[in-house]
Amino acid sequence: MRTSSLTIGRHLVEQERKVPEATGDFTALLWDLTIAFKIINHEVNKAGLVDILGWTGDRNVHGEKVRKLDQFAHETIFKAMDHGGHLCAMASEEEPRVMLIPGKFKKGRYVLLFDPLDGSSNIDVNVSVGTIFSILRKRTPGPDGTLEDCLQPGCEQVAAGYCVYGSSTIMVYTSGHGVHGFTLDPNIGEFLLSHPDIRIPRRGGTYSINEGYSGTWDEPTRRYIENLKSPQARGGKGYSMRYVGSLVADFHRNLLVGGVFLYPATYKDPNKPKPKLRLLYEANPLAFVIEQAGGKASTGRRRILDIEPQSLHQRVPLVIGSPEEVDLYLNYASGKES
Ligand code: P6P
Repeated sequence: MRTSSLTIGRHLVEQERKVPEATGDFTALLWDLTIAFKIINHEVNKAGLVDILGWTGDRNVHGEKVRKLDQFAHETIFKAMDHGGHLCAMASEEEPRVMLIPGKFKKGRYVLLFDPLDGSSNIDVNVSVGTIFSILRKRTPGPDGTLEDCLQPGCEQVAAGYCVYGSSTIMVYTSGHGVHGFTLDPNIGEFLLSHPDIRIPRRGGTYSINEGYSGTWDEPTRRYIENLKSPQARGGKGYSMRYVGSLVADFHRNLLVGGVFLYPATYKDPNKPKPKLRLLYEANPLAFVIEQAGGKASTGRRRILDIEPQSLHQRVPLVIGSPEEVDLYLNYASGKES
């Protein structure tokens, strides 16, 4: 995709001009976020050269070992965003509780939720990783953000997106007016508009799921995947399976060329479904992006953006991508297809 000379800064200002009541607060918030992405990108790209690939020895709120780059990304985003005066609170995959803005800084009217470095288990094998973010408006009175301000359904997001650090570094975001992608030009350190108005194809040719867990899927998921694998699927063209094991990488591919990503609940214990992906800073932001691009995102039973969150690190099953493949899954999940 040819990049234009339109920087993300110019793009944000032009978008702001379309909103009469805009104060510039939101524009500055997104701009600050792009600075954090450039810093993280620099470290991710040189990770193999310095001793930053290792483990910190800590574990995050989910008991997962924290890699140094995870922690670096988390701290970079917090420090880039805590003093701009646009936020009243932040929440991160790496922190058990809501993070308040330090007392010395002005508070703002937005909340930032983020997964600082998703796919981090792939870092030291040089597979793309990414940052996922979600922005909400403050709902409660008073200057400080609260857990209640974070626990809003995804349909309340004012912006969402991700930055994938891969063969090139691309930031994709939506603020409810379409989906736009910007590629980082390392020569000038600018994100340039490379993917204006992204629309996902109505039907894709690939599915992304960890088939290693097929023994723990529920029956509708098993039947759905078997259907996609049959030579007759897609009018005889069949489907290819693509699974990177890095949500942002798999999502980004499907967004651009079509396809469906699934991370259903696993049933090692038939009575205890175990979803993996987090609602607030993985499923919700990607669901906002995919719907703005003409796609769909569901748990298999509910639209992701309608879910009323109950806790900060709540997990949900996720089926997301081209509308035809998601609708077919919903038919299997509801018993209309078997
Ligand atoms: P599995 C990475 O840890 C992650 O959260 C997502 O980026 C990725 O899609 C998923 O987990 C991979 O999980 O169980 O297939 O290794």
